[in-house]
Amino acid sequence: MSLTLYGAILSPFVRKSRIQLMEQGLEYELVSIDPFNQPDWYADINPLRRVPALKTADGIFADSAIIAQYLHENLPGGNLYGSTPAEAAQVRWLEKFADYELAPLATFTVFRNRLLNPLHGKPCDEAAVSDAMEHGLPPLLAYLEQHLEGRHWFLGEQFSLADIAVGSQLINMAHGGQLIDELQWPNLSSLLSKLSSRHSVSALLPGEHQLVGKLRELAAKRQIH
Ligand SMILES: N[C@@H](CCC(=O)N[C@@H](CS)C(=O)NCC(=O)O)C(=O)O
Repeated sequence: MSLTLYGAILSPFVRKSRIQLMEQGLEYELVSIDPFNQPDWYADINPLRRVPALKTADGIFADSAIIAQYLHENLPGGNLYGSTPAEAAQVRWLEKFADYELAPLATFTVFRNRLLNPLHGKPCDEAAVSDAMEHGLPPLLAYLEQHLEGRHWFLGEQFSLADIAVGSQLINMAHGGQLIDELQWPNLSSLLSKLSSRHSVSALLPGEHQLVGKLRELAAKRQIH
């Protein structure tokens, strides 16, 4: 089946879909959409104008969680939802936790302020970043840290979409200059390094790092002139 993914490579939600597509061994075409400067036609793909969206022979689906479920239920490849209904529910809970609790702080506060705001000529709100790092994120990270205790991945031995969803947010935090402190969060830090060395992720990261470097240079030039 021909698959087209619409999105920007630094979006954690687009990264989720890309990692899943790669984990399932599915070929796809990536059509680049800048979420902040979208072509008018993108409203026909996703009326909410967010990335990612996936075009398939069955229709167009938006939202990384909906895409994840569609890919899991309709296309071949690895099982990213565990082996039992309880494990699948656990994966969906952690995915929601990542997408709706971690994302507002890790991506929409740290990453956006540090990398995107300067690029768009807006100031970086360091107070908001510090508040996220000191107050907002620690209880969320502590919950995930304790969940990983004694486990290789969130489900134990089985890699799942929960690892992808949480790891994707941590990668955006790192792009925003905030690495997970390995002394404070050893389980999360180890999860991130295991995730980063999987082929589905290591194949994507060099392109992302290159773009982050370019965006930082551009932002620095904009601040000088
Ligand atoms: N819950 C959505 C979130 C998607 C999302 O917020 N994407 C951001 C980029 S990281 C976006 O497209 N923002 C543009 C906008 O909100 O106008 C998902 O999982 O796909």
